Amino acid sequence: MTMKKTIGMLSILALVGAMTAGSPSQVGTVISFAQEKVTTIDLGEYFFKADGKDLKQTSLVIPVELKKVDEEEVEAEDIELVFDNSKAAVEHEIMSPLFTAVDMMRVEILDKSDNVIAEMESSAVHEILLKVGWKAHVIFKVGHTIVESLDDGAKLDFEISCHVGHKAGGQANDHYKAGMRGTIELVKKS
Ligand SMILES: [Cu+2]
Repeated sequence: MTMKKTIGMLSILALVGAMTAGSPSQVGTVISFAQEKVTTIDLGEYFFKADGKDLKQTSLVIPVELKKVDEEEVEAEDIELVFDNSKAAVEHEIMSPLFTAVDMMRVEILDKSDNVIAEMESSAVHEILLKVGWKAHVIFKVGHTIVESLDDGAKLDFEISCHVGHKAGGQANDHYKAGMRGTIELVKKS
């Protein structure tokens, strides 16, 4: 295990510790896993696929709707994704600027038997490390000002990529260079 991956997992575990140390009212209050529509992104060597389509060729388009919180406030509706590494032979390390364009993001890491082995909430998830057999259940709201800045029908592109082996100096097994990247497009629903 490289130092970078170690730091990734440790930061998740540290956040889990912080969450469980908080009062119950602070845990899981922002967003919940209640949405019916979940998009699964399959991870493999070396691709991200949704509905069998490689996101390098076919962007994953996610429509986002703004809804009223009250008379003055709006927020984006929840987006729910599953990153599935259960059929993969190697671990992957997912990064995307989309993860930092959120008001809040909740991540659950599930093992081979779908047991939750780690969870965190953050407005700036740096990376999600998935060992072989693991899945990440992710739910987030895109910042409403980002959605508001989009014209109806306009798209905003975010790269999604895997950075295993993609370090300064380079390594033979560089998932990013092997093509493990793609595009997620946000579209404002009118
Ligand atoms: Cu990878």
